[in-house]
Amino acid sequence: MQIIKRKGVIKTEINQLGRLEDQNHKLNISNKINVKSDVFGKLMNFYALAIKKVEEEINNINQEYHEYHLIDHVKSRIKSPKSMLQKMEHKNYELTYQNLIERINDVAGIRIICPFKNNVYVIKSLLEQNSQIHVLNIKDYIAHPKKSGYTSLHMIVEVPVTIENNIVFVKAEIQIRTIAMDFWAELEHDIRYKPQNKVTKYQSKELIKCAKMLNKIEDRMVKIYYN
Ligand code: 0O2
Repeated sequence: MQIIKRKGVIKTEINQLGRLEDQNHKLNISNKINVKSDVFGKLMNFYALAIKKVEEEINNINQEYHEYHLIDHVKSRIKSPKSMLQKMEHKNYELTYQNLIERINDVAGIRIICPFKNNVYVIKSLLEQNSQIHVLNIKDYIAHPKKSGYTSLHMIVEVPVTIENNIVFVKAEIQIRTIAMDFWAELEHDIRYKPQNKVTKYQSKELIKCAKMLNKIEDRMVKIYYN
């Protein structure tokens, strides 16, 4: 099988290229999700391979630009079945494999933690230039923070993974944020997702204030670091 690069994305010359949603005949994806089934296991394997592929590309970047210390660390996860189903229910999607594949973008999630904000944007452009990564969408919650105070840069991408001699494009979400943003987001996530915990108005206001303070502190740290 000869692989050629076209428009920055890997394409195969023979007609073996597909997306996960085109794998219907193999996965019966129009069925309702059964998290205990082989189909679900197979599907998760696609996402695991997508994570591996993205991590490989990030490793390459890290090695190539080693001296610039662009990345502090990288984390990844496959979304838990419970969290997938909750998200689908919350968004009023019927619980089919088709909807999971087409409409839930963060089943495969990779988080890149950078020292500072400028590093986030360097990583973003390096990923955009990467021939193995096809960027579908970018949400810049750093330039436009969420109401909650959340800041991070999200890239929805698809990457080619090889299964049984087929190249299939699988979606993944790459979240890029700084150490300070990650500190805030992890704590806020814990508070928000604690069972039976309802975030009070006071907590919400405090969290927004803390996000702004952290942003200012980070800007001061950047000045110290680069001066
Ligand atoms: P978890 O537990 O982290 O997996 P979309 O269909 O892509 O438009 P989606 O996926 O809701 O809709 O997009 P969004 O809001 O851009 O990104 C969702 C993910 O970003 C969340 O996944 C979180 O990981 C993170 N995120 C977004 N907003 C917040 C926030 O206010 N606080 C924190 N801590 N994280 C946030 P999940 O599935 O919600 O959760």
